[in-house]
Amino acid sequence: MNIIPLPQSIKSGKGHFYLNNKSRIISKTGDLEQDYITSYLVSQIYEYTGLSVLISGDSESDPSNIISLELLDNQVEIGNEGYCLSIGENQVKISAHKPAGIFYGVQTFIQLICKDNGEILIPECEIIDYPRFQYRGMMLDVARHFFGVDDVKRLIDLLVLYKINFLHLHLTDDQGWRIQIDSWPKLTEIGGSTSVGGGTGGYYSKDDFKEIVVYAAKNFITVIPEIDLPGHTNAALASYPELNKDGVVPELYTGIEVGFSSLCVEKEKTFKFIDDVICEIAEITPGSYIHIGGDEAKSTSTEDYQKFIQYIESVIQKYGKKMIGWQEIVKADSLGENSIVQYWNHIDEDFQLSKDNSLIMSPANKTYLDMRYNRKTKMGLKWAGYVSVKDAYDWEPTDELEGVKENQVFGVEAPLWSEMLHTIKDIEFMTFPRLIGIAEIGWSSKDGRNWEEYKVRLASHEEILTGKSINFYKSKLIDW
Ligand code: TNX
Repeated sequence: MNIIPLPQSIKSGKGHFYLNNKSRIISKTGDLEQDYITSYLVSQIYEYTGLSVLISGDSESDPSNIISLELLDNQVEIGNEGYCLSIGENQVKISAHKPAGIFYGVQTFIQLICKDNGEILIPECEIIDYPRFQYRGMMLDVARHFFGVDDVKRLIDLLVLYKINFLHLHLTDDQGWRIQIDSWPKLTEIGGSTSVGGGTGGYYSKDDFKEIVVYAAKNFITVIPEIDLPGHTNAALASYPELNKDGVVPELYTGIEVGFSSLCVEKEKTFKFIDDVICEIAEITPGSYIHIGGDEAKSTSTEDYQKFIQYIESVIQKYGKKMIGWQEIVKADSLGENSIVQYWNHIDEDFQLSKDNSLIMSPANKTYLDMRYNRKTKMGLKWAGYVSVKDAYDWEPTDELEGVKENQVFGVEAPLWSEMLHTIKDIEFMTFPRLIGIAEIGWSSKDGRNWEEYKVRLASHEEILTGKSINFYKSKLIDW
């Protein structure tokens, strides 16, 4: 069986469930989440097989040829995202504690559909499955180049296939401010007007952003907005003279250097700015987390940086959220223990792990999707080295930093920076198939993972990737 991410336990049988035009899905209706999952399953079956299966409320009349979706109280310990999938000759049953689990059971079920001599069949098996880590994320940089709502929705459609549950949006940087802030309208008017290389830029209105959040949530993905502070702020500084030390505005920036900009920490106005921005972002973010960047603040003094991170953490908490920051935030002396640190750089020797904070693991030389696959890849950067499909798969989050324990790791994330990307096809090319490997690291148990075996499973996903018209990189390491 070629399921990715690999489930926690699989028992295979000998028979098959045959899917045909008489197959019915049995699911409680009237519940919004469950109705969505049911219609999702119907549409995916149609897309993969051309079959239109029926939906029905009960299984009383004829309990054969049915796929039942059930929320149960008395499940084995599978948590909020786990599920049980049982495929027998007469019935398929997907059950879970929570709708998210049913949705993931549906994803696994779809991967098991085979076509053989005009028949559509699914092998008999019993699967019990749940994730290793709570956080399995991808980041999209919409600041260096802007990607509209439809592109983000397309990406969400693809992320769910591999049980990714967080989408981190890097909304602001030197080259662009991409989210409407009512109290500071020039951020998008001026700061959103260009991008790397000097394009026209763009930004999300609050309604656009809400549309993304709602679409993601329907698909069991939490959106994490990032406002990168106090560095990476040229777009904001170019929009408002009063944020600059001497009141002189810098030019809009369309290059790809990092580390030259900083908010002016001594100014009262800066604190007002932060409070206003975080307040408005918190209002449109139902999820628990706001990412404040904090990376590469090379133009902020250490003293100012520490003061700033302490302040912003208090603002995030005031608005009822938890703070996530890139690994540099550990330099702030008294980081609260609820704040989460995102590790990214294997080279930074200054990095001292704090024992109290949870970690999101994004080592650049394994998870940065903007790195080239190898020396022949034309797109992307290479400062962290080439990242092959094998490099992205063959690593273990608890081995990246000395002293990290399993329970300190909140999860893994693959960031995609967009200096070199222009279109959704570019996004797909850099993301697939590397993200699939990282998704497995986030979900599956450490012991079950093995590159030689994984690459065979990955090869069999070609049909899914082509079926979804994904512009994926056909790595020569895989025998497609
Ligand atoms: C480092 S990783 C950055 C980004 C760049 C990226 C390019 C991190 C927190 N900052 O500003 O876009 O490298 O790979």
